[in-house]
Amino acid sequence: MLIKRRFIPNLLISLFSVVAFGSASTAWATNSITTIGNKTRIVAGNRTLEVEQGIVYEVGESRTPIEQLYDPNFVQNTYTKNANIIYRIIPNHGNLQVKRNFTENFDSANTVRDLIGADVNWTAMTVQGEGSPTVASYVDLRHKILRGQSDFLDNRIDPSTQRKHSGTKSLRTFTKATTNGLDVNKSSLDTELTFFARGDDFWFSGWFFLEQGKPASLIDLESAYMKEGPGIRLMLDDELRPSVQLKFAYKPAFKMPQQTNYSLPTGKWVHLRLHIYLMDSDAGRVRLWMDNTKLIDQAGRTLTMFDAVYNSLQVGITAAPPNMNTVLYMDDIRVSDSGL
Ligand SMILES: [Ca+2]
Repeated sequence: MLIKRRFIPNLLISLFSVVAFGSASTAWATNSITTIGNKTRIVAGNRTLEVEQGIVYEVGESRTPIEQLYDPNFVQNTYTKNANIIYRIIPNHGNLQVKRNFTENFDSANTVRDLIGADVNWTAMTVQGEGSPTVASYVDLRHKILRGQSDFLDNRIDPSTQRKHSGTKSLRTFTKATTNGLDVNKSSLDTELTFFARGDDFWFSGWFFLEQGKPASLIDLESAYMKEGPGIRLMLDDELRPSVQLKFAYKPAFKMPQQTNYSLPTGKWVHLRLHIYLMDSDAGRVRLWMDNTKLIDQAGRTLTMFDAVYNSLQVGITAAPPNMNTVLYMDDIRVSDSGL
């Protein structure tokens, strides 16, 4: 039976790569991100920047605006609260309750189209690859796939009976090797009905089966209304060792202790559980467990800016190298604001 789904228009798309300012992380002891009143001050290397009301200022002998990072009225204009429930206002559509608690087992989906829409768990997908290398091209491809006007070009997201952690299906995500100068490969399932802010607990639990390749990040929680989508993400290094990174400014990282050296194994189901307490100071905290072994437990800043809302969650191959195939299955995804 063909079910016509209501698609959510005009949700923002985030980009990969670095934040608008700041480059790769440095080990300089002076690096810091500090909330000062209604400003966020960033010291990165020899630069001092401040963000206030969405504007980034370079601070030196004078204070010079250098760019607009986000619309300071976005949150106020996009969300409404009723009886402590937060709703996202979707123009020409209505209000949709944000999703801070949900479970996804992929069992009833026949195609990715069954997973995306106003009445299911996800609102979008990001399939960036050789055939859709730019934001405009992957947004266009997404629309065509969701309308049934196109199949995937190279990278794919498919419910699959090949592997499952539970039930009958999991979700297979695939990115294809290319030598065509692509910056990053992506095949992720996304929701922009997420809403996590200062003082909130973000809990994530999911089963992953890495069949092939080296995904660079698996879970990406970010502010999609800001340029380049700053936020916090679960990353894997070249040897598939996990870390969590605040994707902002000098990119502070949450890592395994020196004596701990775990990698995500290939060829088996692995359970990842993540807790992030969101705070714009060192009172934030990140904990990561793999198969119930706690790998990371570190305090630190977990929120980019004091008033930031992480309104987008991407899961799957949220980044992978362009020069190799990556095949990642996932199943039994759970998100919660109160514990998992
Ligand atoms: Ca399943």
